[in-house]
Amino acid sequence: MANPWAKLSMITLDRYLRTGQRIDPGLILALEQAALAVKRISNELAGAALKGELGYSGAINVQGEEVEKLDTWSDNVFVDTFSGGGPVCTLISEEMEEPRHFKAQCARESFAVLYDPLDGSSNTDVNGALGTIFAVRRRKPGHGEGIEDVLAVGSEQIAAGYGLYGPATMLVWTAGDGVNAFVLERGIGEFVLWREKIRMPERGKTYGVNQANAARWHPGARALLERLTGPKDKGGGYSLRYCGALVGDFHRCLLNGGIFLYPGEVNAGGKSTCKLRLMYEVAPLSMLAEQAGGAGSTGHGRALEVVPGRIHERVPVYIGSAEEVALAEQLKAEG
Ligand code: FDP
Repeated sequence: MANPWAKLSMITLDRYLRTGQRIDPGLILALEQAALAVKRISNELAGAALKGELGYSGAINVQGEEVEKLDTWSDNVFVDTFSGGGPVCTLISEEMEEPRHFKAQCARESFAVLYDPLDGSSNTDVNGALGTIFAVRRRKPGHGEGIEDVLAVGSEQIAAGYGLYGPATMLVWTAGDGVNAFVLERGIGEFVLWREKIRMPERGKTYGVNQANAARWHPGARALLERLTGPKDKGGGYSLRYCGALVGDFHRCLLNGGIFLYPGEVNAGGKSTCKLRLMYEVAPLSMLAEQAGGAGSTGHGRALEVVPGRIHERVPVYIGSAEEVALAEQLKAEG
């Protein structure tokens, strides 16, 4: 018989972080602030259509992309949530040309939060899946306003996570000791523990990719596609699943296994270009993948070992179950 008192043992994010977890108190605060930003964005997204908040703002961001009104709104929510006190001294986001510093919060022990406030924002107008991705890095003492200490390999991240705005809002995060998922219980406005120490299956049955770009990929990436879509007895038989929001596609891999890829594209001059950003998309999700037993690669090697040259650096990505990611590397997906 189902336990009629099961609800009484609901474990909220606050309780989870503050009891039995060996997490630095400053980092706990930073994670709670990220969770609050995700709740605020979730709430706004739910009413956005009726409030006339969908569509483009008319601005072009530092990446040269058209900005949705909700991109700007969500970015402002992060700035508002992390300002006014707390351990986070620096914010770096997809929507910002330059990092944002809160001087008063740059004590000896401080953090940088790198984030994509509204991932997959082209889904906003069609009520599709959306996400928020974030990573936390420790700032070096005496760093000032420069960000040289933050431009380091992803393995220096101390926490990473995402909010997924689907039928339910979820917060999935790691502080380096496994991956935990919480569901937003709207009635009480709290994230409640759903799964702890999630393990990604070693192999899955689906791949996620914008296949329309295949003609411009490196031959190795096309070989990977051929393998995945080839006969089952030759290691293929995969189904395609692509929702157009990285967080949604990654979440499927986390729970069910499989691979998400966004390969580099070779232009007419033979130069390779990429779409996804290392510091606030690929590196945080790669930390989550590894913490769950999966992998994140640029096709050449571990994504968490790439040293970024700049905050908006882009890289190719192959992320998900360990077996499929190893296959991408073996087939030399990026040449
Ligand atoms: P979007 O441009 O809608 O913000 O972050 C970029 C991203 O979405 C990812 O969320 C998504 O996986 C990918 O780009 C989709 O790109 P394509 O439209 O080229 O498929």
